[in-house]
Amino acid sequence: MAKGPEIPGIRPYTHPAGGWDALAAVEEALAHQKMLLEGSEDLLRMNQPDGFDCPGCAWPDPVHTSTFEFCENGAKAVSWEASPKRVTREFMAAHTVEELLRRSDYELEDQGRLSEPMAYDLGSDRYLPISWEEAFSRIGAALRTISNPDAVEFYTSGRASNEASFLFQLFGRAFGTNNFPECSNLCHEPTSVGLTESIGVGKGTVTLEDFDHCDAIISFGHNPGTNHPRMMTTLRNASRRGAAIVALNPFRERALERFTAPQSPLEMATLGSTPIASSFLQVKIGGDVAVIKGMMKRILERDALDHDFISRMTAHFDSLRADIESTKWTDIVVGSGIGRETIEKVADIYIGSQRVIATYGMGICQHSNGTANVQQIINLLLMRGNMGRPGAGICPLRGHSNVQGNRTVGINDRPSAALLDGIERTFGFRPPARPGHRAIDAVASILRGDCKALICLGGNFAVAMPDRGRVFPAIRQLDLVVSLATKLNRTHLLTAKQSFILPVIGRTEVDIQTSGPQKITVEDSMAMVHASKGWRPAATEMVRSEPWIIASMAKATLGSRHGIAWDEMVADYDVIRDRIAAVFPEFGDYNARIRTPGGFRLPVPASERIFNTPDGKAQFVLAPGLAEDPAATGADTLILGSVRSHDQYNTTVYGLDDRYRGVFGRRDILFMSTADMSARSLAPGDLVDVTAADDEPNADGFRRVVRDLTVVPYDLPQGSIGAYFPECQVLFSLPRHDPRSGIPSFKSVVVRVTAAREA
Ligand SMILES: Nc1nc2c(c(=O)[nH]1)N[C@H]1C(S)=C(S)[C@@H](COP(=O)(O)OP(=O)(O)OC[C@H]3O[C@@H](n4cnc5c(=O)[nH]c(N)nc54)[C@H](O)[C@@H]3O)O[C@H]1N2
Ligand SMILES: Nc1nc2c(c(=O)[nH]1)N[C@H]1C(S)=C(S)[C@@H](COP(=O)(O)OP(=O)(O)OC[C@H]3O[C@@H](n4cnc5c(=O)[nH]c(N)nc54)[C@H](O)[C@@H]3O)O[C@H]1N2
Ligand SMILES: [Mo]
Repeated sequence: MAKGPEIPGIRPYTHPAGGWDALAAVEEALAHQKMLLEGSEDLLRMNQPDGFDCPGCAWPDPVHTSTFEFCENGAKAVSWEASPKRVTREFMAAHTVEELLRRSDYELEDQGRLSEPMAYDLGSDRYLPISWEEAFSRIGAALRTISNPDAVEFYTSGRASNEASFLFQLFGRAFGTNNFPECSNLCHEPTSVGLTESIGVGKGTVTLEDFDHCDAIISFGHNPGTNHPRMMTTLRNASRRGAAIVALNPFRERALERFTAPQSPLEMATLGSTPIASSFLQVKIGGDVAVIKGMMKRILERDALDHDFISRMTAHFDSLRADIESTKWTDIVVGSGIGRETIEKVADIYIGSQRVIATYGMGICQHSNGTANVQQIINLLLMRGNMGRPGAGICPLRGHSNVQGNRTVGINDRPSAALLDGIERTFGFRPPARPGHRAIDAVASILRGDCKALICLGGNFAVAMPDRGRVFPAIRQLDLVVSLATKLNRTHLLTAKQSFILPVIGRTEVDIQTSGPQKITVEDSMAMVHASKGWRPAATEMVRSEPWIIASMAKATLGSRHGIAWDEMVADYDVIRDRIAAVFPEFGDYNARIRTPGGFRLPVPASERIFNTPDGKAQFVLAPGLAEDPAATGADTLILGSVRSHDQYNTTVYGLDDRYRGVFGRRDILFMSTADMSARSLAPGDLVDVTAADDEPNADGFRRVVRDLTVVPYDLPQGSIGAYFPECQVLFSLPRHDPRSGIPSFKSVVVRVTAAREA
């Protein structure tokens, strides 16, 4: 925590997470969007059986209750979407794109909702209104001139519904490609890859009920008070029941320490709070494998294995044993930054608990060994049979509210034979089988100049990706960029030969098609599929639903190719869902099953100890060594992890505070331990430049350097520093990713920190 008052905007925050400050923050968010009265009514409909699914995160809702779950950041997500502010044609006519590009990400989105379709006009350097018909006809014509279907990228951001995602992949596949880069390639791809190899399914195995039965929770690298706030109710209940909660995180995130439930009248009235983590390990960035191997070593030393489970249901335990036995404690301690006794104590808590859940987020995934990280957590669980029984299992904290569902309904660059068969059976054509592009492959294709067109179903492609210094100019070389969006962002302003902004209706709004108001469906982190229905009037008369826009683009591009009945599906989303069920048998009776409150759970075989791996067993998969990046231990280098503030949603910045970390009104800071500061003779508040250590000066005209960050002393392990994403995005390069999953290592880049302007 910051020491003194001398840095403007830096004030230690001493309260628990949640509490009255969270209520005040909601009020402020609503006031900022000028929707105080109306807004509070909207929030009451969030995550209710007949309401809408909160677009904030993918944490599930209790199925059998309909109590309103207060969530500060859910409220921000909703008020941001429901804002009465509008990007009007007058606004767009008044500013050139060049002028708009000078605005911050925050200012761009804060203009409000996009209100009508727009096309870029090169002559005036402005976006001008265009009719929907004209937009589709130009988009269709542009796509038809591209002879190689793999020169088009179909990007999905995880807010899109199952219905929109399904139509989008159908469009892409009918067009002839499997290029489906997706935001989950930037977030939980190590989960999809690692869990599939280890336990035969790329999804978490626990349900919300399991949290009522576990004796211990081990939380690796996620910040629930900010990113999954409804999880705080679950963690609080577990803590109050006496379950042990062990947190591993370089940052002492406040919500992992103490939480005041805004729904608890007693805690609110007495200013009380509930402790969350019973043990907190401030692991070095990238040090998780070392801690896990230390814990596994202790389990072996105490012979605390579930021998029966291991021998009957798992494979390759002997190689894991050999690996762990040959790992030295001294290396574990150096690799993790945590003392042996502490690791042993935490391992003993684990051993003493009958039922254990491991939860994890970006602190585990966004590393160049992200898949190995995930698989070591699985190994730890498998050693004691903590898989597929009540109160035990693995719980990845997904990102966007439907990022898991997107993948389930076919947004997948590597289609399985079953998916191809399903599409052929249902739509009468065989889509291509050759692998398409994940996010980093799409970026590489854009950089090589192979890509001609980028179609974005939501998101902020250019800003979310690594290598922005190269990506920004490369996007401007494309023939076509189409963005389906709610709000204006920087990707829209990187205009190509032809660029279109197509405004969509949001999750909270009524979607009326010819058969009447429609619902959409989403899948949460725990494989529960349920319906969501908006009720607010659409933002303007001109905005349209994502399924309608996708189908219209498909028709304009494909004509009658493959005879797909686009209109029939868009007229009534029940028909889309019937088609989904026809392609994916696990969605059988889809329309009936979403009518039950809470929806239904898709099968997760590993949660019943059915492991769909080649030999039918859960696999112990080795991760040789300990260090993520053995080359990165130079004396003058540090490891920087990019973090989200409390007031942002990915590239959407709602405000400039990061309350729990004691930062107010600014984002241009670098969190650093006092030890690292004194090693560099830096004082609190000094201005520094941060340069990627693998930067090759002048190689192609740009440097990976972020200038003029203010150093804020912070309780962090020595060698680990932090800065905000997307401000520090320029530091991340395409080659630095996990080779197995392709995830960029956004939580770990090797940097040098120097006094400003020395670099
Ligand atoms: N309000 C809000 N909600 C969100 C989002 C948002 O931006 N705002 N984003 C959504 C999305 S898309 C996602 S993917 C999720 C992200 O949710 P989280 O997974 O919580 O994401 P981050 O905040 O990026 O990072 C999580 C934590 O990782 C820690 N960390 C960094 N490096 C390491 C490491 O090496 N080891 C360990 N153990 N920890 C480390 C950081 O200190 C931080 O506390 O949240 C979703 N929900
Ligand atoms: N350095 C660094 N980079 C990262 C990360 C990190 O931790 N560090 N995290 C990564 C992660 S986990 C993710 S998921 C990605 C996020 O990458 P994306 O998903 O591409 O980005 P978002 O910021 O979530 O997208 C915001 C935009 O989505 C649009 N939008 C919002 N709601 C809707 C809707 O309902 N429909 C449509 N069509 N559009 C909508 C708005 O126009 C808004 O501007 O970023 C990744 N990049
Ligand atoms: Mo994410």
